Amino acid sequence: MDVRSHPGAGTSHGVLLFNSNGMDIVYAGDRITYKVIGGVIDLYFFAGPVPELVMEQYTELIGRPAPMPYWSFGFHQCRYGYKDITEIKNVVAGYAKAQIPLEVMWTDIDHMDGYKDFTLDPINFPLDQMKKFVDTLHHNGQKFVLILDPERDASSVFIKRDGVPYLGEVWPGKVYFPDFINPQGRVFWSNEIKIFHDLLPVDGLWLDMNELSNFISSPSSSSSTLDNPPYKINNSGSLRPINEKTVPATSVHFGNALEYNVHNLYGFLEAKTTNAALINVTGKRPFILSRSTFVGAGKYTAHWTGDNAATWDDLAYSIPGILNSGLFGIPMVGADICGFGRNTTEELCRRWIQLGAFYPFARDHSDKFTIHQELYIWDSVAATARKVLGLRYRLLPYFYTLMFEAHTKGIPMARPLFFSFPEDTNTYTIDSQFLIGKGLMISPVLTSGTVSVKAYFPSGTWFNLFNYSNYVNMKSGSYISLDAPPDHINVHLREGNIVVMQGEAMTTRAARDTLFELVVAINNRGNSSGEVFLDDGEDVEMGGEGGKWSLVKFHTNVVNKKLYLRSNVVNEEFALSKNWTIYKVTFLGLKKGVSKINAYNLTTKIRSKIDKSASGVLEMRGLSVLIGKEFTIELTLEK
Ligand code: MIG
Repeated sequence: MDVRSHPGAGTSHGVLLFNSNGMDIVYAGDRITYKVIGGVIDLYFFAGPVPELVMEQYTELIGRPAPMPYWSFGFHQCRYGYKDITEIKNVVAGYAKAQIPLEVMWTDIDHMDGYKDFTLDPINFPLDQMKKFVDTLHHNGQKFVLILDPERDASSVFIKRDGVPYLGEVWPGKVYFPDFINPQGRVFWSNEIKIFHDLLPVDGLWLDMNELSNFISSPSSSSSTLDNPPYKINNSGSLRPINEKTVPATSVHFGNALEYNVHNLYGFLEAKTTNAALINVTGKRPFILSRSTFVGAGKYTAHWTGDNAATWDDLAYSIPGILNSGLFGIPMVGADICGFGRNTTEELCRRWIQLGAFYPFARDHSDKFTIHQELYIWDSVAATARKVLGLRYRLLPYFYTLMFEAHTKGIPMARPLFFSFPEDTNTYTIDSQFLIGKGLMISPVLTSGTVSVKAYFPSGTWFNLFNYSNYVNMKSGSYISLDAPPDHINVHLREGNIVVMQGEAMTTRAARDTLFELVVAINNRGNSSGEVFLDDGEDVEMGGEGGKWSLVKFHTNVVNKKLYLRSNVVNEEFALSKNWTIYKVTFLGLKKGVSKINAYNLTTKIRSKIDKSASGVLEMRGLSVLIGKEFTIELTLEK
């Protein structure tokens, strides 16, 4: 995506070379050069002219992002090296005891028998006990996800070389690689998933090593140059041979497709196959996390940024990492919270959960021989986790509504600042802050020993979401220094936005049962808008034909010294069937006092409290407004 200040500030367009061959893309400030070693030249331009429209146009071509289940927006805990079922039970108990929300427990390859997919270690992760464990999680509103590596040791549906299945080496030892281009290969893989899911009802699948990763590099073919093309692409940052530690380029897939041409599609096709298999087996919206992606992968899978390290640099890199993924059409993305490789520290892990709580996908994950980093281990990390995950869970309706926007329009959930402020050229290079949706800004601490953060704020009034009476007011965009004590991350809501929230809870299921509230940050003309998408969170479709969903839009305006907050409801039946109720509305940014409140269609008396502080907070509590029913609240403003 190219965002320019000429001819008009913020003019944006997109470019895609839709080609799966090895390539270098050289960016030189005012141009990009593609150096491609095969395939077709299928070049697209997306006219924009603003970032949102570039995303709409791009995802119209490549596929709109998959809807993610509501639960997947909860907090996830994983680790490579959990040694047995007792240990993972203790982790779940540790979260409960510390009163830190844990939605999903994960296992890495440790649960496998001899590292073979679709198996359980009979000693350390015995099936009967694992079944009980998963049942208990489900009973408590929690979920379980486990890992798959794309290799198998039997069957005829594998990638071939020289006429026989190609033999590589991964965790279990010698392995073949399923060919997802082969319809029979897809049937094979789907059956494996079905058989395993019948044994153990996992809630999602994690697809690792699908680049495709191989522990060995096989000798090049003597009869073909494809294993060693004359132009060396920048493989792994160091011009390594294209056959290094993967399936050789001279291998063949179904229909004689050469690995040379389809290599980069492997993870994409595995995710696509797995997505269809899970829908088939569960009848529900699938959750898949894939390491490898290709153009269009967002239609099938979530993504994590791979093996980072527990370093401050990698904490900072995680922001451009997730923002890029969003631009690629894969909005459900996160980095391993607290760092994967190397030992984390209490301070780093504390700062990382503060940031990670606002990744679209929030998972703590660590490597086998590193120290443990579950959030309850250090008191200060636990305390901050309760605070920031508390806010995340209150914001679940907002995250989920952004998922709907991503699914229908391709616009990322986590966005660079230039998405909302394309006319402010200072925003173009900012990668140490980001927006959730249109107007919620996250300004994390990214360095050690720091208790303030220099953050850029585009013009306008920005309200601190932890403490409404604190705000930032910018005449024009500039940097300011914000306090960021050890337990705090700065989260600000910009004027003009209405955010729908619910209450804190230990699971997303429990959070969904809490009362709703609106935070209405009006601009100086009294205008603001926002919306909330509501459904059961796990239907295969999100907002489809069936109509088992509601979309409620809110806006404010001022007419004759009266401020009106109104709702519009699309498909009221669903929301009404749930009895979902708003109990509180908080206005931010009122410049005048309020002399009178009229609430039409409301049955309850309003207890309101006007905070005369400069941020103009008016809190209306004790409401009982059905969210599915259109309403108007009228505030008479003092002269
Ligand atoms: O060879 O399954 O990126 O998340 O813990 C390493 C073990 C294989 C790489 C993944 C990482 C995972 C690890 N895997």
